[in-house]
This record gives sequence, C-alpha cells and structure tokens, in this order.
Amino acid sequence: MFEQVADRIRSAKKIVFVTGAGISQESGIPTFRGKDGYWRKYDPMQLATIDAFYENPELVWEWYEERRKNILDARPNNGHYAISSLEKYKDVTVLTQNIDGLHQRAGSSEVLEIHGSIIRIRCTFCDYKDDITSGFDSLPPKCRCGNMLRPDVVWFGEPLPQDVWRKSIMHAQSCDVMVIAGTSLAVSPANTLPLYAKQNGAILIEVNPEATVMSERMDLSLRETSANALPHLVSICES
Ligand code: BV8
Ligand code: ZN
Repeated sequence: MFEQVADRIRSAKKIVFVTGAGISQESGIPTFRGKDGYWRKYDPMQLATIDAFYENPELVWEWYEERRKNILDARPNNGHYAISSLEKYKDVTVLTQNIDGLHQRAGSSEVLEIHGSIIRIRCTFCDYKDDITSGFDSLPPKCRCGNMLRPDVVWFGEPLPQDVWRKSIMHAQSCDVMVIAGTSLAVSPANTLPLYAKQNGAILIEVNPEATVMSERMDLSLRETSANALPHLVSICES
C-alpha cells in the first residue's frame, strides 16, 4: 500500500496539507481534545465563542494571552520543517486550523489560516486590524475608536473568513495529494476539505497516532506523529 501511495506522491504536482493542533503538539503547544487538553479548568468550546467573550472579555483575553506567550516561546518542529522543505520539489499549500503561525515560522510560503491567527488583533467595531507585537497594559485592550479589541481568530459559531475559505476549497479541489496531519477532523467546515479533495480524485493520507472519524476514507493512514512521519514523506519526493 505504502509503495502505491509513494508513487502517487512522487508523481504529484500539487500537494495540500490540512493541519490541526496535533502538528504543533511536538512544539509543546497542547491540543484541544487530547489528554494534555488545553485549559484544564475550562473547556475551549466554552471559551472560544463570541458569547464567552462578551460575557467575560477579561477571562477570554487572559486565556489568549497565556496561549500567545506559550506560542511565541514555541519553535516549529520537524513536521513543520518537512512541509516547508517540500516546496523545493512540489507545489505545496498549507490549510491550517492552527492559529500559532508555526508553519510560516518554519518557512512555508503558502499558508491559509482558516481559523485566524492568535498573533493578530482586530476591533469589535471598526475595521482596525494589526499584528500583536507586544503585551497589553490592561485587558481587554481598547481600540482608538473606544471599542474592545479581540483576537483575530474564528470562534465557534462564527463564519470562516470568506476569501480564505473560498481559496481553501479551490486548493482542496485542485490537488493530487492531500495530507491530513494532526487533526481530529472534529470541527466543521474544515473537516469537509478532504471530501473536496476526494471528489477530485486526490489521494488522501492521514498522519495521526490515533484514528479519526474519517480514517476509513483515507487511502493511507500513518499511525505516527507528524514530526516522525512527515520527513519520511519528503524523502519519498527526494528519491
Ligand atoms: C461555522 C480558533 C457557520 C480559536 C477554532 C453544534 C453546535 C454549534 C456549532 C456546531 C455544532 N455542530 C457543528 C458546529 C459548527 C462548529 C463545529 O464544528 N463544532 C464542533 C466542535 C462540533 N464549527 C464552527 O462553529 C465554525 N464556524 O461553522 O460557522 C456559520 C456560517 C455562516 C454564519 C455563521 C456561522 C468555526 C469553527 C472554528 C472554531 N475555532 N480555533 C482558537 O483556537 O482559540 S477550532 C479549534 O479546533 C482549533 O482551530 C483546532 O485546531 C480545531 C480543530 O481541532 P484539531 O486541530 O483537530 O485539534 P484536536 O485537539 O481536536 O485534535 C488533535 C489531533 O492531533 C488528534 O486527532 C490527535 O490524535 C492528533 N495528534 C496529537 N498529537 C499528535 C497528533 N497528530 C500528529 N502528531 C502528533 N504529535
Ligand atoms: Zn475600532
């Protein structure tokens, strides 16, 4: 099976990666639903929502500030670097659910952040948006227009940025191989991306130490961590 898939990877022109929290786990960033789950006291599903933000903006901001500091101390791992190194051989696009920016820090040049970025901020009222380059004197931070600022992430119940989602579907529908790495595929509509790829005849490869709800639809499941498995996929393209 692996050999068949290896041939398809070797001959692939366009490879799309769909990544989730698991690919950053080996950089020391906790996943959402794993045993090292995020915020011991709180359920991310209860915090990463617009209602939680307006109910208790300080608490939600504290959660994001703690995560942002942890992310800024983190380094990309071999899984991130393997994906960026593949750009030497293939047309590579990364569709990530992660908000940590580690793919870009590992050198990937085509990254779509379908759930936004923890290192970007935007106003809850006007169209102000900027990178976060330092801490805040008080939480929640305020915009110069006087309204609250929020992390530029997509919360549960919020639509994904339209242009990013439209481009993500276009990439999924035009790839030869889709590698789904480090995601439980529990969250929609991100979890529909493999279906778009499959519809277009792409080979689906899952990289995850555990099975997921879509494992039986995969052409190949590598039951390994992404930091171990992804460098092997690259070596196939190098051979
Ligand atoms: C939308 C940003 C429509 C914030 C995130 C019922 C009620 C209410 C809503 C819904 C519902 N049913 C469905 C929905 C929709 C909802 C949804 O899917 N809910 C799920 C949970 C049921 N989705 C939404 O709300 C989305 N919006 O649908 O809008 C709409 C349209 C028009 C108008 C209005 C609305 C928005 C979803 C985005 C939410 N934001 N993140 C933040 O991060 O703070 S989602 C969050 O979960 C992260 O982005 C995370 O990445 C993502 C998905 O999780 P995973 O990445 O997969 O992480 P997880 O921990 O689950 O899994 C890790 C995997 O890695 C595991 O499989 C593990 O085995 C593996 N792993 C572990 N270690 C490793 C590894 N793999 C490899 N190597 C390792 N070392
Ligand atoms: Zn404003």
